[in-house]
Amino acid sequence: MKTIDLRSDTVTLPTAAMREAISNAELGDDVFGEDPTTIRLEKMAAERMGKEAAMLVASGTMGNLVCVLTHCGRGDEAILGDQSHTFLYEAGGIATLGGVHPHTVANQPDGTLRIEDIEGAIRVDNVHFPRTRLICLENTHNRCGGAVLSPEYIEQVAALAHDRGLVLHLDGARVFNAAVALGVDVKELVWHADSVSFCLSKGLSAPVGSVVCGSKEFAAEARRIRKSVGGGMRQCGIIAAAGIEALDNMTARLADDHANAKRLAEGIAEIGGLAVEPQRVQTNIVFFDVVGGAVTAEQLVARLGDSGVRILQLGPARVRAVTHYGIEAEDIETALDALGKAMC
Ligand code: TLP
Repeated sequence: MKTIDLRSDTVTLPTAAMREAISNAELGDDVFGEDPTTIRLEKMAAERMGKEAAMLVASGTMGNLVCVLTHCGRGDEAILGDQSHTFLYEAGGIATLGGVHPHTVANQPDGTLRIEDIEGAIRVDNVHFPRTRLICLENTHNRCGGAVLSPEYIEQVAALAHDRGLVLHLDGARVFNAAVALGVDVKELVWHADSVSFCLSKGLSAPVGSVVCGSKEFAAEARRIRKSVGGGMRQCGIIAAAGIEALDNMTARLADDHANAKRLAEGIAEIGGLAVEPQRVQTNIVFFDVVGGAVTAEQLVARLGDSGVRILQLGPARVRAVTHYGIEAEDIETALDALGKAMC
């Protein structure tokens, strides 16, 4: 029986082409700047994002950490969403390792931060306050159900940031999902941001790695910060080779994941005891609630697990299913069947 693992798109395994690219990768010592495959990935990533420079990092968490620490010094403040991955799920790294003070603003259900809330969070120059230095956005927004931020909204936040002498960082872990959902070139989503971090190891299916992009000056400083957090990697062309394959061949197919997520949400809406808003599913993430009290979220996750379908519990009644490479349309029907039975 095939396990239908919908816990996350991080569970994706490398494609056959990636495995081949990994085994044939030309390698060198990247801390000496001599790994040709890593250099090739970084050039390619910078070009795709429309930025001057890029740098491979070990993970999305490291990407955000390195970007925040590059922009901010100790005692500086970063404005970010109260549902953002950086605030909730990155072990407080910006504070513990960088001394950066997180100032949260409520995420709206569509993943945005209200412009007036951001304005209200920017500090005036006063000895009592930390210095506001950075605004962070997340696109797509994980906790907001894979919600997509529009190029217009990002431009508006960037204009506010730049007007007030601040910088904008974009956690674009799933920015290619956003670009595919909107039918725009990914450049349009990152154009106005001073830095962006995107993941190779989620929907793009590479086994490891994320890339941070920005200006040449940004990337040079980010390289020093990456070293300081232990992220100077040696023959990382092994990782980059799969990343090149991911950028070349794995972005357009994200549309299939979005269609599967939509179908999953529509099917869930038909099952008693489950509450979902299919119209809010824009990309590959489906959040839904177990309601009514007949079955708990824990029971649902356990029963599904027994029938080979895995989902993630992310709140007392809240669960998440994520579609990705390796999950086919018929797997969604199997999962819906299992969900229906688990709720009886
Ligand atoms: N998200 C993971 C978990 O950590 C929750 C997931 O399964 O969705 N930014 C965003 C928006 C993310 O969703 C994630 C991972 C990261 C950053 C961190 O990436 P990694 O896991 O590579 O450190």
